Amino acid sequence: MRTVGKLPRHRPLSRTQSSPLPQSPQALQQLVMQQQHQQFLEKQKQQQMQLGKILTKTGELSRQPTTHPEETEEELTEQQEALLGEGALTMPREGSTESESTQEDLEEEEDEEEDEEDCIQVKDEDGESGPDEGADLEESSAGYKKLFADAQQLQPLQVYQAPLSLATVPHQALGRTQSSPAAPGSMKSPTDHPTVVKHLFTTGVVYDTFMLKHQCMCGNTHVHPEHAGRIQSIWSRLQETGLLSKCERIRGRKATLDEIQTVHSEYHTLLYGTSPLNRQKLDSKKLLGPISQKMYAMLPCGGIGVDSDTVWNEMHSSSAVRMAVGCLVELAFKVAAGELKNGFAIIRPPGHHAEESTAMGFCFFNSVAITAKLLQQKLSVGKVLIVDWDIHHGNGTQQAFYDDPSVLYISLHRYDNGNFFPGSGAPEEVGGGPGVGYNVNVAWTGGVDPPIGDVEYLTAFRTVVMPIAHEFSPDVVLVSAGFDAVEGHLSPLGGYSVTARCFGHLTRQLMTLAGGRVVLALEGGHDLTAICDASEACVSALLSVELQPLDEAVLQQKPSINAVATLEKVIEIQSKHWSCVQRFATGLGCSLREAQTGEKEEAETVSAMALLSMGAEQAQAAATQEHSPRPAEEPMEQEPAL
Ligand code: X5A
Ligand code: ZN
Repeated sequence: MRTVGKLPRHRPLSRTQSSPLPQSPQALQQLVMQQQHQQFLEKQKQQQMQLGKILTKTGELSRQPTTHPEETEEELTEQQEALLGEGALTMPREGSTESESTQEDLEEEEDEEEDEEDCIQVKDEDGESGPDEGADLEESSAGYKKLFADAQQLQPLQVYQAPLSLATVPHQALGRTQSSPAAPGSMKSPTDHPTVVKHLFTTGVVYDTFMLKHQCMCGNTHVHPEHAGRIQSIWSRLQETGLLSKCERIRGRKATLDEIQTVHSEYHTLLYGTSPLNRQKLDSKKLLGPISQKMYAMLPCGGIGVDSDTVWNEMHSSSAVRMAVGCLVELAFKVAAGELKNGFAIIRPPGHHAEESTAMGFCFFNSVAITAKLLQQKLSVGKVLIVDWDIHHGNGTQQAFYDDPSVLYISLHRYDNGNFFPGSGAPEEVGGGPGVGYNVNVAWTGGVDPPIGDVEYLTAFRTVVMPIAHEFSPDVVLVSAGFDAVEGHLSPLGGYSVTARCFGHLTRQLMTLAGGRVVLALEGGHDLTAICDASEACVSALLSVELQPLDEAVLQQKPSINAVATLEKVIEIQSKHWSCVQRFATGLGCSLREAQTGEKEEAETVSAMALLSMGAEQAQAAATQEHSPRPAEEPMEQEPAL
C-alpha cells in the first residue's frame, strides 16, 4: 500500500468524467465547493469531538449535552445528502461497466484508508472502543466521500431537480440541537439561509446505495432474485406515497469488524467483511494467510459464490454486507435510545440464515442478531424480542440465541416437516440450557393446499406470538421482516398467500410491546409489488397512519385444519414454558370474529365475578390489572388483539 499524504485529498476531478458531468459548470462548481466545505466541517467536528472527549474525561463537561456549533453547516450537508439520496433512486439499474465500477471501488477503498490516517480517530460517546481490528479499515463518517462517490452515478438533471413532494414540505420549526440527519422533508434549496432542523420523534428509515453493489459478477440479475432492485423499489415506493416525508431518514454506515464478531467467527467476519484491498493491509498486520486464498464455488451463471443464491462480488460485496448490518445498528440504537419512535430498515442482502461461520440462503452477516447483541452490550438493553415472519426459518438467528434467555426468538415459517428450506425450525426446538423456552417455532406444516394466509398468521399472533411476547415483556422488538409469505411468491421461495396489508396489522400488534420500540429489518421477498405493498403497509402502521382494513371475509374465516394442527402442537410444547398460551389450546379453530366475541365475554365475566366476590373498588383495581399487563407508558392497542 502506498503511503498516505498528510493533507486531505479529494478525488481528482478528472475521475468524475467517467460518468456524465453536471451540464451547467456552475452546478459542478457548486458541488465541488460543497464537497470541500463538508470536508472542512468534518475535520472541525472531529477536533471538536476530541476536545469534548478530553473535557469529559476530566469531568468538566460530563453532564453537559454535546453541542454542535456547526449545526447549521451540518444541515447544508443534509440537504446535499437528501438530494443525492433522491438521485440514487434513478440510478441506472446496470449502472457503470464492470471495469469502471471496479476502478471506482479501488479508489473508494484508497480513500477510506487515507481518511483514517488523516482524521483524528474518535469513537462514539459510549467510549468502549477496545482494540478494533476493523477500526483501521473503517470508513469515517465523512460525508464528502459519499457525496462524490454517489454524485458520479447521478444524472445531472436528477441531482438538481428537487422532487415535488420534498419541495412543498414546509420548514421545520427550530428545535433541540442534535446532529442526527434531518428528515428529507426539511430539505431546502441550497440558496436558503440555513436554519436549525427539528428532529421529530417519528419513524426512522434507513437506506444506503452501497447495498446496491452486491451483485453477481455474471451480470444477469434475472438469475438472482435477491437483487438491488428490491430495495431500490421499496425506497421509491415510500417516496412516491409520501410516507418517507413523514419519517426521519437515518444515515447508514458500515458495521465494524468487531461489531460483526458479536455473532460471527473472526474468520467468517474477515472472509466476508473485507475486500482484496483492505485485506492485503490486514494480511501484513495479522498474517492471515487463509483469507487471501479464499475459496468460492464457480456458479453455472458464470459468477462465484457460496451457492447460486449466495453470490459474491469480490470487489463490492463486503461493503454491501457490512452496510446492511451497520444501517440496522444505527437505526435500532436510535429507537432504543428514544430518539426515534420506531424504525424500518431497507437493507440487503438479508441476514437471518447466516450462522456463526456459515453464509447461506442469500445471507452473509446476520444483521438482526448482531443488532440484538449490540443493543445489549453497548446500550444495556435487557430483553430483546426477535419476531421473524420471513417464510423461511431464521436458522442463524435461532442459533445465535439458542441458549440465551435474554433474547426471545419467535419465528413463523413454512416447515412442512423439515422439507422446506433451510429445514430447521421444528416446534420441538425450544432453546437450550438457560435458554429453554426462549425459542418459539410456529412451524407451518401441511403444504400449500390450502395455502397459509392472513387468517392463519393473525390466529398465530392471537394465540401464540402476542401472548408469549407480552409475558416476556421485551425492552425492544426487532423484526426479521421478510415478505416472501406474501401472495405472489411461488415455491420454493414462497407458496403462501398472506396479504401485504396483513403485515401492517401484525406490525401494529407488535407496537403494543416494548413501549412501541419496534424496528423492522427487511429479509427475504423478491416480488417487487408484494414487497413494496407490504413495506408500505408496515411503515404506515409504524407511523400510526390508518391502515387498510382487513377484509371481513378474513375475520370470519376459520384457520385451515393444517394451521390448527401446527398451532396445537406449538401450544402443547410451549405451554411448559409460557403459562399464557394454555388458554388458547381450545378455540384455535374459531374465526377472529368469534374469538373477539369470546374474549369480550370472558373479560366481562371476569369483571362480574370480581364484583361479586369483593367490593367494587377492589374489583376495579383487579380488572385493570387483569386487562393491562403492560406498563402505562405503552400505547393502547389500536385494534382488538385479533
Ligand atoms: C431470506 C430468504 C431464502 C433462501 C432460499 C434458498 N432466504 N434456496 O428469503
Ligand atoms: Zn425467506
